[in-house]
Amino acid sequence: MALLKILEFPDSRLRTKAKPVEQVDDGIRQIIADMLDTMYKAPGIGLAATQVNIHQQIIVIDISEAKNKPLCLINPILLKQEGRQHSEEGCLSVPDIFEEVERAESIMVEALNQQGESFSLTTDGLLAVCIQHEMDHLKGKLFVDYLSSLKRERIRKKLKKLKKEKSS
Ligand code: GNR
Ligand code: NI
Repeated sequence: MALLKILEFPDSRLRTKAKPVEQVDDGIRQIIADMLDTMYKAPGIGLAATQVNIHQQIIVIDISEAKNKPLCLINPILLKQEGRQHSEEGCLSVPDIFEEVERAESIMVEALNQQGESFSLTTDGLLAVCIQHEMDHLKGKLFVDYLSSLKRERIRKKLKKLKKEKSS
């Protein structure tokens, strides 16, 4: 069990674009195991490698109540998106902030699993939101980027204040 440090907005490393994984080997499987530990501990329903300062295209997700259905997507590609949905999003890299974001309602993605096998997934609702949120991280994008610059600036100041309070 290894817990990784989660980067927080406005850390510029969160803006790094992740590179595709070339070979799904034991090193990658170790990163996935550590990311799952980190996600469950946080707790969160998803985590992108970018958030733990690993700039490879790796995502872990578990939206199950019992936290026993881990899903891993390596080198994900969005094949289809349809419709619109609005929901409150949060992010482990933007702690304690929740704001409404618009996303596609249903998506089809293709990715590799932890065995390096290709699979495709068609889904909607929360899982679709989560996959889109995580795929944004791999591109260096955060959910606060969909908000007005005024709101984003307020969030930045609030997080700065919270951090100062915690350290004193
Ligand atoms: O734990 C998380 N919850 C969440 C809620 C609504 C929409 C997206 C998410 S993902 C987030 C974990 C996280 O920051 N993943 O990148
Ligand atoms: Ni996030």
